[in-house]
Amino acid sequence: MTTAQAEEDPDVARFVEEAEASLFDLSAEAQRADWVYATYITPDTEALSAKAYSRVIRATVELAKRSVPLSRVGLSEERRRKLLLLRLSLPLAAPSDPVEGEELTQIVTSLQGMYARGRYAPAGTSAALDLQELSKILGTSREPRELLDVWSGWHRVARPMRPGFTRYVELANKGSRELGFPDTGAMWRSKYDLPPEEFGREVERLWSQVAPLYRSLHAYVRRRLGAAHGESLVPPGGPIPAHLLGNMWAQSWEQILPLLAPPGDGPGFDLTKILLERKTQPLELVRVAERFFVSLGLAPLPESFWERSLFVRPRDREVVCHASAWDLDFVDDLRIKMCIDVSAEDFQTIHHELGHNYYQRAYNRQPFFFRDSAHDGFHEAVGDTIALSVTPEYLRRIGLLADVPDPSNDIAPLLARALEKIAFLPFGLMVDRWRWRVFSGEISPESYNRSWWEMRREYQGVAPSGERGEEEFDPGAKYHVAANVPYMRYFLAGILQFQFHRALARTAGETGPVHRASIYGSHEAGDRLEGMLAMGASRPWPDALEAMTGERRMDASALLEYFAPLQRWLDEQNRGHPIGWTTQE
Ligand code: X8Z
Ligand code: ZN
Repeated sequence: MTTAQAEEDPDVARFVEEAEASLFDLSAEAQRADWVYATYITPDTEALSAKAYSRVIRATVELAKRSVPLSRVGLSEERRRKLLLLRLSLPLAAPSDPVEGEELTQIVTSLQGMYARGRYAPAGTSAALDLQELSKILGTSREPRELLDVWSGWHRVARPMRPGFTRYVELANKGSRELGFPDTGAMWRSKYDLPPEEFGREVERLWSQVAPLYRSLHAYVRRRLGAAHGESLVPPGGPIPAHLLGNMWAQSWEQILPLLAPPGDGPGFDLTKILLERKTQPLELVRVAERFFVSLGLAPLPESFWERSLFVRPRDREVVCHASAWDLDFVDDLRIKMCIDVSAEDFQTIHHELGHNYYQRAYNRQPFFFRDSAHDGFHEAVGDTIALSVTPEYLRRIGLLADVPDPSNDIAPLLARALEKIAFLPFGLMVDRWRWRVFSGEISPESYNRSWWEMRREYQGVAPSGERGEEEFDPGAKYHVAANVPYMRYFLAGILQFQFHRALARTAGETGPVHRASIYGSHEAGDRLEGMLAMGASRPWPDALEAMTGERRMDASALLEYFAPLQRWLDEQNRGHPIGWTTQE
């Protein structure tokens, strides 16, 4: 290291330092503008945020271009990695033409605003409901006609996004090409310390590990839904209608648990109901989640977190309600922005968001270019890993649950977990497989919607009720598509969190089945976790994975171990019944 540094060209060293300093400033400014926009949407905050974002992008693209010849000179490992990360840091590259650059950031900002302002008044009513209210109906109504109305109503919101999205694909690709990538999808795939094709194969390998479990769950759920709604609506060998799974995107199915659990095998407890009965306030849920992290030996969140976060939907202004975690100064101005609804689902999401905040703070002593996760799937996995320790036994320990369900009956809680985690995986996979094909030009605007539904049917085994023609733009009804957030990270996190959980549970001395383990209160697990978090992006991700788990590959065996009792139970339930679905009409 030292000898390599001694040989280094001082101009290159200066370039890296200056690039880091100037992007630090511009990014902090853009984050503040974005925070103000996302918590107070107006045409003015939209324009200011778009402008600040376009300045960061322009500066990054310019520096990345200038860095190309520099990475050839004898560089230290650290500087070489910084130059690599500089080139990969953007989820959006803009063309260097300033007019096009601003057009692109303006489009991206405004699509996000269109999504946030989306409303629909259900049939026979006059009150226009937001996504959260519509989602609540979708999760609790058992009336197919009402479900379809609410589902279709939300999807209308995305129709007007199509022209903007089409132009965004063109301009983003132009920017990515200027940086030397074939297209934006290829740029996104380059962020994993692997050749992009190899990354694609890794994803496929992980999917093939978990796909059989998904198909078993799908078959079981389809049969129970057929019993609830009739087989004319949910035919045995076909895909499941997308509006019947309790979630706007059919990405997690825990809301329909009451329709699924076999008699006498109920979930044992309903956390949402308990929280509501106790009149738990949104802020208290955040406190409980924070206490989990503190029990691991991590520091409490700073006072400013409590003063500056947005925890509930304000009544008097438009905000981006999709949950997110922020670190405005890249040190400790940590915040979440979330419209908390007192429910088990949001309790889970709060852990998810705090996972981001704890990661951000843990790497805050790294140089700026390394203040990021090992890869983006790591960032998404941390809070979910903690939430896997939110077991019935843990809830009893913190006084939220009076009686722990009989541990001999693990199937119901495992089924509930699977509806959340296993149901998610094919969705987590297909969103970016669709976008990768859009960016590469393989899917053209004339078939955006058709291809979207072909892929949802192929991967998730779900289908829309009725024709969804090209006058619709259903991908835009998902936040991350409208807001240009890459999505493969969630698929990776869906696998990684079980790998993390198993390793931390063992570190904590848990020797029983991994689905019953909780790391609550374990400083050993906390130290192990924090050690990995503090590495930030300073090393290729296999090093970070190894530091925490002793393994260098992403692997779904921990997930399969976690769900093994459920897999056996599903196999029994499905015996003699169809598994899988037709992929053609
Ligand atoms: O977007 C999120 C988080 C913020 S990073 C709330 N998630 C994905 C989604 O909502 O689609 C978490 C699970 C997947
Ligand atoms: Zn997240």
